[in-house]
Formats: sequence, C-alpha cells, structure tokens
Amino acid sequence: MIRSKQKNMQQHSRFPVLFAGLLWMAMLSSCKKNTTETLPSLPVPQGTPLTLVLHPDQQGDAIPATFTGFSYETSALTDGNFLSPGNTALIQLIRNLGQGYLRVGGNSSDNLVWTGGPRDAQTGKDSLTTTDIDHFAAFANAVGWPVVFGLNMGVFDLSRATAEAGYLNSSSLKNNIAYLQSGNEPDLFAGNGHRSSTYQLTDYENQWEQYYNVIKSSKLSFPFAGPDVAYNTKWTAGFSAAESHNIGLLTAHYYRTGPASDTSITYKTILANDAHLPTYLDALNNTAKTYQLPYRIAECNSVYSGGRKGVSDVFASALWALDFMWTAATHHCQGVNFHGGQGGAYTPIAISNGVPEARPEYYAQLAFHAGAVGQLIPASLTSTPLNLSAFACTAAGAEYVTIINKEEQQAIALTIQPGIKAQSAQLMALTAPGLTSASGVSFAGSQPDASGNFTPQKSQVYAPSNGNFVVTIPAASAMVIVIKQ
Ligand code: BDP
Repeated sequence: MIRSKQKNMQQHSRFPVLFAGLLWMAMLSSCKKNTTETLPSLPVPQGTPLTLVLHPDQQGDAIPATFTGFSYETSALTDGNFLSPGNTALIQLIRNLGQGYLRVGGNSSDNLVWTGGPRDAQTGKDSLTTTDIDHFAAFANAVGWPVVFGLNMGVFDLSRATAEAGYLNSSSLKNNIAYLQSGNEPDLFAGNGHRSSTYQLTDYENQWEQYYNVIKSSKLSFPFAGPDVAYNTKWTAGFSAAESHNIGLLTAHYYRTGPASDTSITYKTILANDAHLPTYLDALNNTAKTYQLPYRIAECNSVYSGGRKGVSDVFASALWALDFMWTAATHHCQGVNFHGGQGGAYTPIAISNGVPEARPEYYAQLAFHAGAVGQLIPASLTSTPLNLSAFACTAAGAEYVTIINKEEQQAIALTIQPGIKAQSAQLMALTAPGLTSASGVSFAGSQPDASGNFTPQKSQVYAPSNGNFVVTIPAASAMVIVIKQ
C-alpha cells in the first residue's frame, strides 16, 4: 500500500492568525499599566546568540480563528460516555482553545454501517445509530465548534448515505455541521480492500457525485468538503478540477511518519527537518488557489497507525505539533485537525481512568492559540544550522512571536528586533522536563485542572533594552512572546 505520510519541516516565520481568548486578553492587558521605567530587564541571556527581525509592515494572511481542531473516529461516537455532553472536562479542554473544527471520520467511518434506529443491547460497535448521533450532537452543541462529518463510502450505499444525512439534518447536529465528506482516504481504497485494485480517481469522482446528487436531490442542503485523501495531491488536483463547484473546502491528511511499528522511528525523527511537508502544502495550496477554495488538513498526526509510544505521547510531539501548525498556517492552510480518541499514543487528549487528560500535543494547541493572533508577518531569523523555527504575527499593534527550539542541548539567546516602538515583552514557555517526558508538560507555567479549566500564570513582563528583547529559549522548548507598544 502506498502511504506517504511524512515529515516535519523547518519553515521560518511570517503571517497571521486571529483570535485570543478572553482569558488571554485579560492576562495580557493586565500588563498594560506598567511603564518601561517600572519593568525589569530580561535575565542575562544564555545560549547561542541569534537574531530575529520582525516586519510588521508586511502583513500576510489572517490566521483563521478556527485554525485548530480535533479529528475523531466515527467509532468514537458509539461510546456514549466519551464525546458526550456529560464529559464536561473534555468540553472545557476543547473550549480553552477558542474556536476550531471537530471532524468525524477515519477508517471506521468507512466500516460502520448506519442502522437508522437507536442503539440497544444487541447493537454492535460496527453500527452507527441515532443514539450515537444524538449524543455527539449534544456534545458538539456544548463545544460550539463546526463539524466536518464523514459518510461511509467504503461500503457504497446510496440509500443508507441518504438516510444518514437525513437523520443528521433532523438532529441538532445540523446546527454544527459545516461540511459532509464522502469516504475517508479514498486514494487508499484500491489498496485497503474497500475497492478493487484498479479503482482510481475517476471511479471515486463518479461515486462521489452519486452521493452528492442523491443527497442534494433529497433536499438536504449540507455543503460538502473533500476528497479527504491520505496523501495523494494528484487526487486533490484532479478532484478539484471535476468537483470544485460542488465543494466548499478542500481536504487532505498528513502524518509525519509511520507506521508506528517501525522501530527506527524515535522522538528525534519527528523533530528532524521535514522536507516533504512544504511541498505537500504548496501542492494543496496551488490547487486551492486555482479553484478559489480554502484547504484544511482534516486529519493529521505524528506517526500513523495509532501513534508510537515514546514518540507521539511525549513532549517531542508537542514541539512537532506546534511547528506543524505554524508551518501549515504559513502555507495558507485554513486549519488542522489532530486525530485522536480516548487512548492511543498520539491523541491530544486521552481519557485516563475515566478522566480527560491533556497530552503533550494539547499544550501545543494552547501555545498556538496564545501566539497565533491577527495577521502573519515575516520574521527573519539569522541563518543557522540549529534546528529551530520562528513565526510571527501582529494584532492591534502588538506582535506575537513563536519560537520553537528543537535542539536537545542547545539554548538560544535570541535578540528580537520588533520593528515597532516596543515597551514590553511577555513570555509564555511551552516546556517539559525533557523531550521524552510524557508528563510534566506545561504552557505559560500552567496545566489544566481536573475540570479542564486552564489559567495561564501571569508571567513576568520585561522592558526592552535599546528597543530589542534578548530572550533565552532553553533547549527543547518553545516560547510565545507578546511584544507591546
Ligand atoms: C488514518 C486513518 C485513521 C487511522 C490513522 C492511523 O484515517 O483512521 O487511525 O490513519 O493510521 O489514515 O493512525
């Protein structure tokens, strides 16, 4: 089976994102009263000196408020306790991230069969029922995020797909559904047993149109996204050429590497430069631009086939995820959905002894939320052989820098030249005891509490020195720096 789920890259700074939760705003504005006179200077820098120059005059894209996201297996809906309104701590954890997308799909979406009735003691986990949709609808309503929902096309069945879409339309999930999709990773259908080995894009287009037409002719007005491919950008290009007028969002997946059983994959693998990622994003973006569509990575994670322990569940995955999000944002991507569930190595939020537990990737999502505000701006970093990346954006006259130091040993003494008359800089660190730590991760000095609430610590605010800030970025950590005039 061809499967290209690849690597991580190192792309430097620029462009925007907007939003900032009220909490963040409150926290940041509490620093406003300070004047340069009363603020302390930054501690004496330690590490390799590098310089980052910001260009607030060259604003790029706005980073969508809904950039972040979660992707779940359809099978996750069959557990009434997981994605359910009663799981209030999970709902809170998600809501800490502001806005975003939920996506339902994955391999199980092409296996689970719609029953059209409620779940009872006899219903197997290979069925999707009205009960499952009702639970998920209440959950999604509580989260308040838009949903991309995948219909089963692994089993090609027009009347079931219509019946399922009909139920979605009559349930309260209708209020959340932004797009329907048909089939998960259809570019792998020929290799994974869903279709014959000769199945190709034109066959998919043909079947996709049949789903599309039957649902439209049933007067169900859902917008569609697609083609939700695993890796094949020829499919995204060809599918868009044929169907761009029928979709509102172009979707594809990305995994840095895999499979999880590959013992050569270590935490170092996902931190290494990912030469494929920019190429992949550029291909998606070119197609998206050609057909005037937004594009989104509807499913992604570090290591496919469930994630690899010691890689996908440790702090290295947080640095990978943060770098991945920014890299996607700087390639005009509209957002990414991290795949996960109750368990498995790569899930951003696990359920441990019945309680939601923030895993390292979740902290990367928090850091992105805090740092991806407003418009992207260029941030040029001194050329260096060191493994780090820097990104920046601007909102309401402030500048937001995210710097990701993927070096295991090497601290950076980063001189930031703001390009504005800066008065203060506030630091929020994404950190852990080490790259292989599965616990002890924090962002802005905090971890969510048992109810899922997250309160960033008020961090120290510093004065500039000669208009610049010289910040120590410890080895194996990331930092969000908010610079204000
Ligand atoms: C994706 C599938 C998803 C899997 C994931 C994986 O859509 O269902 O769980 O790969 O391999 O391709 O981890």
